[in-house]
Amino acid sequence: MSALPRLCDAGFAPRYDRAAMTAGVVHLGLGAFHRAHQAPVFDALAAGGDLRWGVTGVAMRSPGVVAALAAQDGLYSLSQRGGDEAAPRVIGVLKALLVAAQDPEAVIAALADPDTHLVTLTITEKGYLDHGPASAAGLIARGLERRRGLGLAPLTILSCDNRAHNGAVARDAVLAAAQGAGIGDAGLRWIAEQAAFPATMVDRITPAATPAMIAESSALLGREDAAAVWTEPFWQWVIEDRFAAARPDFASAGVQLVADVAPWEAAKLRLLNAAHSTLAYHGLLRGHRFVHEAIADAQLAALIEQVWDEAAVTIDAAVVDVAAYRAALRRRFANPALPHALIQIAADGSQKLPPRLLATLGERSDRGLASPALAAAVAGWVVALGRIDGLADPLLAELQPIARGTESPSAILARIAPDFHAETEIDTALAALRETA
Ligand code: CS2
Repeated sequence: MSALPRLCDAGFAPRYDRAAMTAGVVHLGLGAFHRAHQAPVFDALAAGGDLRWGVTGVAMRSPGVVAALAAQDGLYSLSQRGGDEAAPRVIGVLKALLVAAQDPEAVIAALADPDTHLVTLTITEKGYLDHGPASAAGLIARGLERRRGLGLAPLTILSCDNRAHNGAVARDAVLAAAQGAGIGDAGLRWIAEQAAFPATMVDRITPAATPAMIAESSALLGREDAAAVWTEPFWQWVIEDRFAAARPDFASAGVQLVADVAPWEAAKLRLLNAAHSTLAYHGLLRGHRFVHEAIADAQLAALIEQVWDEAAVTIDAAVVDVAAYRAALRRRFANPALPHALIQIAADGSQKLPPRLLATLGERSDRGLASPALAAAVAGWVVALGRIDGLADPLLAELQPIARGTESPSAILARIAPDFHAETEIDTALAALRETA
């Protein structure tokens, strides 16, 4: 089969002038999520005639995705699965492709390009822990410092990762990296005062692409697409309305611009992501492989409803209709057309649990409320650490003793969620789960 650029011959090509498009965006973290979530927005803007928002796509480490996309001239197809199926849509916004670990200077140059106005980040929760010169934060710090030296406008940095207060987290990481890189006071002040780090809430369930997905998309296209992505029909992006300089007409592409993202962020993390993590650990322990299988297990479905009942009281009902949100999640999780592997969601629990489960537990315990379902969810993580092979985590070495059951998880919970103080509830849930699971 011929590769994707030939789609132009077949009439699938994006209907805008890719050659005339400039790269107004540098995106760090070129995984499936970016290709399913932010890239279609820039694609819609280009289709609407604004060609300033092409993307320089940067993979932090892995050259594989960049090689696959480069062989296709940056084109790839995005397929919506479940509900309103549509033909794969070819996205053409990736103008340039880089691997940060191989060519950090090229990334800094892209960040310091006069055409660049926005940086979007999907570097996962743990991506903000690293403040070294080659990290995302390090590259952004050096890019901003170069812009200042060149007399260019600052940038808006949009974190699109599932961290609480992701804008502030990104800002802290960039400032720490700038300090580590020896950037002086004037440069630090310029970053702190001129660059913008709005909070954002991103949502679209997008599993890592599998060979089967790639084969099926390629067959539908009649052309090989080694970078094909499958995603769900649902899509949401809420951005705090605070930009440093030029910005696209995001609202025209369906993005919600709001004064305060916090209520959206809480609903997303504490309802969707909390349920995902609960299903991942308990589902794997009960022998399931995919989200749609786990949610069809009556025992797990009941646990998820209890997790949602417990989380609901911490969500601002004036902004988010929790009942409607829950109803939508039940449908989205049950989607059989989009196999979403539990083992992928189960990765990096030490980074994911604090905003998804531990913050809610802490808030409830402050109000004198017990949280048996949330505690059971956390206990699922601890038991899964000991029983499920292949769970990735940046703190894996420290987690070994609790995985083996030789240590209570209290110390690690206190470390990953300093405000957390519901250890007794976790110990009780853990003892109960160890007896039954
Ligand atoms: C998932 C998320 O992998 C995970 O941890 O919970 O990636 C989830 O699919 C997205 O946040 C949905 O928007």
